[in-house]
Amino acid sequence: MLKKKNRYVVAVVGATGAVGNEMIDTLAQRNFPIEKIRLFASERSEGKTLEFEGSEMPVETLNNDSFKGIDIALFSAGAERSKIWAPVAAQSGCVVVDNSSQWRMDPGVPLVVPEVNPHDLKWHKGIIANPNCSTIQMVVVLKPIHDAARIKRVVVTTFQAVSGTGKKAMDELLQQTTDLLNSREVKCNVYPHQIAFNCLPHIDKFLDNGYTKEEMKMVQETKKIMGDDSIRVTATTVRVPVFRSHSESVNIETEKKLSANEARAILSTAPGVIVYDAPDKNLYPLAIDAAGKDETFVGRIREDESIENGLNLWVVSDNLRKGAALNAVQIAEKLIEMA
Ligand code: NAP
Ligand code: 12T
Repeated sequence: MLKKKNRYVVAVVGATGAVGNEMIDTLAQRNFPIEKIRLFASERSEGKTLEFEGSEMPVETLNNDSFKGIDIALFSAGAERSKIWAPVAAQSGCVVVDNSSQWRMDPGVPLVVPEVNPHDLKWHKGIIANPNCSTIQMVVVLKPIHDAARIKRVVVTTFQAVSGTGKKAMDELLQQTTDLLNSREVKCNVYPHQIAFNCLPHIDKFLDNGYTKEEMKMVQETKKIMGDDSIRVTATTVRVPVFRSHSESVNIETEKKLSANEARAILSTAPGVIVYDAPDKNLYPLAIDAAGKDETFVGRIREDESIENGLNLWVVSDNLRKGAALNAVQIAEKLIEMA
C-alpha cells in the first residue's frame, strides 16, 4: 500500500524505450510530486544518462536491491522483465504500475483505466496492470455508453501505429519509407512484411484460435476492466504505416436504443473523451491530430442501420500517452489521492 507523503521516490523501468521516454515526459508535464526519480534499463544502456527536469540522471541496471526506498515503479520493459522484477519490487514495499501484458489477466491483479474502474485500485497487492493501448482508448468510450444503454456486443477493427511495438519499429517504418522513395531495396527486421505503404493484419503473435494475441487482449481486457463478462467483443487488429496514435472503427450493439445524438451528448460529457464530429466540415478524429494529446477523440458517430440498437464510432488516441504512459501516471496519481 502506498503511504501518504508530500513527495515520492519514483522509478521508471524501461526508461530508454518509447513508452519509458513518454513516462518521463508525462511525469514532468503533470508536475508529479517527485522526491527523486530513478531510471532503469538493460545492460545495453549502462553509462547513459537521461534528462529529467533539467538534471542528467544515470540509467541503472536492475538488481535485487534496486527497489529499496522506491515508492512507485512504472514498468515498461517487456513482459519477461515484469514477470521477474515486478514481484521483487512489490516485495520491497514498492507499488508497481506495470505496462506489460504479464499481469493483466491475473485474477489477483487489478487492471485499471482511471475513468472506468478506479475502484479496482482498492484491492491491489503491490502490482497494478496497465491495459493494452487499443483496449484503453476503446473502454473510455464504451463505459459511458454501457452505463446509459448496456452494451451487448462490440465489433472492433484497429489501425495501429508502429510506436506500439517500440523504438525499433519506428526506425523501421522511417527507413523503409526512405529506401522505397529512393528506389532502394527494403529490409524487414521488426515485422514479417514491409510496413511502409502497407497494412498488416497481424499484431503480436498468432494463437491457436486463429486470432492474434492483440485481438484476444481486446476481448478479455475489456470484460475485466468493465467488470462485465457478458459483453461480447470480437476484434481485428491491423498495423498501419502511422508513427503515433491508434485509430479504431468500433461497432456497438446495445440493449437500449441510443440515437446518434444521444450518444454524442453522452460522450461529450465523458471524462477523458473529446467528441470531434462535424463531417460537414470534414472534421473527424485523425491520428496526426491526436498525437501528443491526452484525450481520446471520437467522431463519425452514427446509427448502425443494419440492426435495431447499434452505433458506429471512430475512436483515436495517442497510443504512447493514454495508451501507455499517461494511463500509468494517472493510476499513480489516483493511488496518491487514495493514500
Ligand atoms: P522499446 O522502445 O523497445 O523499449 C524497451 C525498454 O525496455 C528499453 O528501455 C529497454 O532498455 C528496456 N529493457 C529491455 N530489456 C531489459 C532488461 N533486461 N532489463 C531492464 N530493462 C530492459 O519498447 P516500448 O515500446 O517502450 O515498450 C516497452 C514495454 O511496454 C513493452 O514490451 C510492453 O510490455 C509495454 N507496452 C505497453 C503498451 C500498452 O499497450 N500499454 C504499449 C506499448 C508497450 P535498453 O534501451 O537498455 O534496451
Ligand atoms: N505487441 O502491451 O505491437 O500488450 O503495438 C502493446 C502494443 C503489445 C502490449 C504492439 C504489442 C502490447 C503492442
